[in-house]
Amino acid sequence: MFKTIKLAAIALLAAPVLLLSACHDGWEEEEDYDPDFDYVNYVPSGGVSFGTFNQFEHDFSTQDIDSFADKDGFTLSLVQQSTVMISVTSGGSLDPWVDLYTGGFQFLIGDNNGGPGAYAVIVTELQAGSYVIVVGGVGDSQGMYDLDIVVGSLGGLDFGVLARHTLYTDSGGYINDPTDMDSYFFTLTSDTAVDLAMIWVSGNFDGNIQLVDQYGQEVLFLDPAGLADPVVTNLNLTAGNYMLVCAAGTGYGSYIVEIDVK
Ligand SMILES: [Ca+2]
Ligand SMILES: [Ca+2]
Ligand SMILES: [Ca+2]
Repeated sequence: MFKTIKLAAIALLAAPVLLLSACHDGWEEEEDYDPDFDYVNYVPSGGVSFGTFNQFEHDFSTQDIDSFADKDGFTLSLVQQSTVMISVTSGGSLDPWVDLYTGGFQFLIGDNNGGPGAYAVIVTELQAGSYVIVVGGVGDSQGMYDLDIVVGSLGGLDFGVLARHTLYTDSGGYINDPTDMDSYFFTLTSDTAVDLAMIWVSGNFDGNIQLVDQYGQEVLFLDPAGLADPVVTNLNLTAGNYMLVCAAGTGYGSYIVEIDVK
């Protein structure tokens, strides 16, 4: 799991409310969304083998659920311990769910509607090794879907689903050196404007932030001149799952991450 980081009641950006972060909820009661649920001990046909991922790599596959009993299996392996964001989005009538297993078919975590609408998302920290992802449809819902995998680094946290008009903050950020990158995750369930900031606390680092969407696309990269804090205000984001990467071109030190949802 993500390391637990104490939240500080610091409101450097104006916002009326400060809430504790809430992680993306995993589903333990599989039967809640999959009436014929059974754990798989094989890789179902209909998916792909993604191969290996390093940190900050992305890949995707477009497949379909075409019958009540259809479920598609995908394999991947991680080169090193990493955070992963697994998103399933569908354009049609498919209400997808997604389950994650080890390569030995030990069930780890599943999700049904953790993303926007009825989309499924898993955000979790995984050891290096092999994993199996299984996607299916709730009830007899069927249709095309995209499975996207974004792999991030350790050292951040999962803010989960963000509420409107709320300031989220994490005071546990620390950059060791320019190779150290911290990955923070969050979900917006509607199109929303946000302020993002990486705020200097101690040390002498030159901070920068990169925002990546669930499709692995860079939404924003900010490295202001000199040692100024990277801050963006009123950034319009579409509903979806995001990874915010905090890093530094030089130096080391501690910082606060703020996400102010309008
Ligand atoms: Ca299929
Ligand atoms: Ca769903
Ligand atoms: Ca700079």
